[in-house]
Formats: sequence, C-alpha cells, structure tokens
Amino acid sequence: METVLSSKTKTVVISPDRPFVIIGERINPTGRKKLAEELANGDFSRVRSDALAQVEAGAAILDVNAGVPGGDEPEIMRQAVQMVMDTVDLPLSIDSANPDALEAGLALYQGKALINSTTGEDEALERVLPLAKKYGAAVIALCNDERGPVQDPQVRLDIAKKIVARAADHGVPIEDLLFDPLVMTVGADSNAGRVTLATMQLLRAELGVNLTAGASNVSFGLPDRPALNAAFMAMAMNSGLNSAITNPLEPAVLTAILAADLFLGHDEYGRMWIKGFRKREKAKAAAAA
Ligand code: THG
Repeated sequence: METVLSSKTKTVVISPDRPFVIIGERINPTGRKKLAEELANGDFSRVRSDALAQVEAGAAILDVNAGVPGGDEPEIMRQAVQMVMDTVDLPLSIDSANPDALEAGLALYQGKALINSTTGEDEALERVLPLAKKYGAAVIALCNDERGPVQDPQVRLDIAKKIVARAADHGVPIEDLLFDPLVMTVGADSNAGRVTLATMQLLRAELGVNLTAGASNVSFGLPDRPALNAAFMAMAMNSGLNSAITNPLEPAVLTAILAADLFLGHDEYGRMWIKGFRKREKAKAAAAA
C-alpha cells in the first residue's frame, strides 16, 4: 500500500517497502513559549528557520501546528503555511483540532497535503472526511474515539476499521489514511509503549495500512528524552511504523532511524547510513574548526 503526498514539484511516498518518512514536528508552539509569543505577534521568522533546518536534517514532510492559546488559529495557520510554502518545497501536514484552521491551511496549500487529524468519533469524521475529499488530501486517523485513549490494541484496531469504512463512504480511499496508534508517555503509564507497539503490529497485519505517530510523546516528563525517543523509534519501526512526526534535528533519533532502515532492508548498500555518517563527521569537523 502506498500513501502519496505532494507539494508543488515534490512527491513523497509512504510504504512498507520504502525508507522511513520523517515528518518534522518543530513548527508547533506547544511547549515552545518563545515561538508561541512570536506567532501571536505575527512574527513568522522562526517558522522559516525551523522549516529550513528540519529539511536540511532529513525531514520529507513538515507538520504545521498553529495552536497558540488565545490566538486566531485559522489566521496563524494561514500565515504559517504560506511562510513554509515560500521557504521549502515539500508536502505539509496541517495539524489542528480546529476544522476552520485545517481548512484555512488546506485552501491555500498547493499540493496533496496531510490533514492531522481525525479521530474515530462520528463528529470528527463528519467534519474531516469531507475536507479530505474536497481538497484531495490524505488524513492521519487517530485510533481513539469518544471513550478517549483505550489501553487495548484490539479496541484501537476496531476504531481503525470503523474509520476505514467511514472514509470509503466519503470517497476517501484506504491508501489516503495514515493510522496513528496513539503514542503516550511511559512516564504516566509504564504499559503505554507496549500497547502502542502491539497496536502497530495489529494495524499492519490486519489492515495493511501505513502508519504514523507523534513519536516524541513517548518520553514526555522523563529525563534523557532523546535516548528514549531513539530506542522507541527503532522498536516502532520494527513493529511497522513507516513514518513519524518527530525531530530530525535530534541526532540520536535521526541515527536510530537510519540504523533501523538499514536493518529492515530499506537502505541498499548502506548508502543512506554512510551518507549520514559523512554528514555527522563533517559537522564535527566544522564545530572543531
Ligand atoms: N499524533 C499526531 N499529531 C501530533 C501528535 C501525535 N501532533 C503533535 C504531537 N503529537 C507531535 N509533535 C510533537 C512536537 C513536539 C514535541 C512532542 C511532539 C516535544 N516538544 C518539546 C516539549 O514539549 O518539551 C519542546 C521542543 C522544543 O523546545 O524545541 O516534545 O501524537 N497525529
């Protein structure tokens, strides 16, 4: 199964047979006070620099979240999407729980975007699926519903099945759905990682769908987050995760992704691994000089 996203001139394919796709997470004011302030004041310069840095580090898609507390989210989304489009040429993931903000981004975006996201709740599906159809976008589908996150992989699979059926009713094909198994911090529930990994395996085995996840969520509230995020990423990739919303500027995470791609047979002759190694050596030399 191939999930295809595009920008003006670039196409990105997410598939179990291809290298992992990094969706850069940093254009998101949640937990970034400075960025939140700047966005509220109409300063989008950090959106530009974060876009450039993440693409240079290896992101193939960029997530754009404009959720500033008390801010005009549709307007901030519009300006952020415009800034990213003016800066880099790659597909975007328009990240909001607010349908007006989703539509503000989609209406302006040139290409096949990713809508982030719908849940399995009827209300969310009836709002988001028509937007996907109208703009020809793909959709991230979270495996939760009105019950909130349930710590049971079978329940999460059943929600995914419902979303597949509902999407078909709206003319949105299964390959335009990226399922998010729900990543929550192991800091709050030590079983959260296990449940998420089992959900990934079930979704792949039962539905054959492509997957994505907010992978950095796994370590919220714990020390040494990069080490946890990197280890989780390698385990998740072995469970079928083939894209993630994560931070490619974090060397431990990026290295884990490249290593796992190599071990999973997605890096012929280790070309990407060797290229990554050379890039790190060059950066080290530049830092020492
Ligand atoms: N699923 C889907 N979309 C998502 C999430 C998900 N979007 C948002 C989020 N979860 C994924 N994105 C992030 C972005 C940042 C962080 C975690 C997940 C993060 N930020 C640091 C913090 O808050 O401490 C701050 C980073 C900084 O200062 O630069 O951890 O699950 N579909």
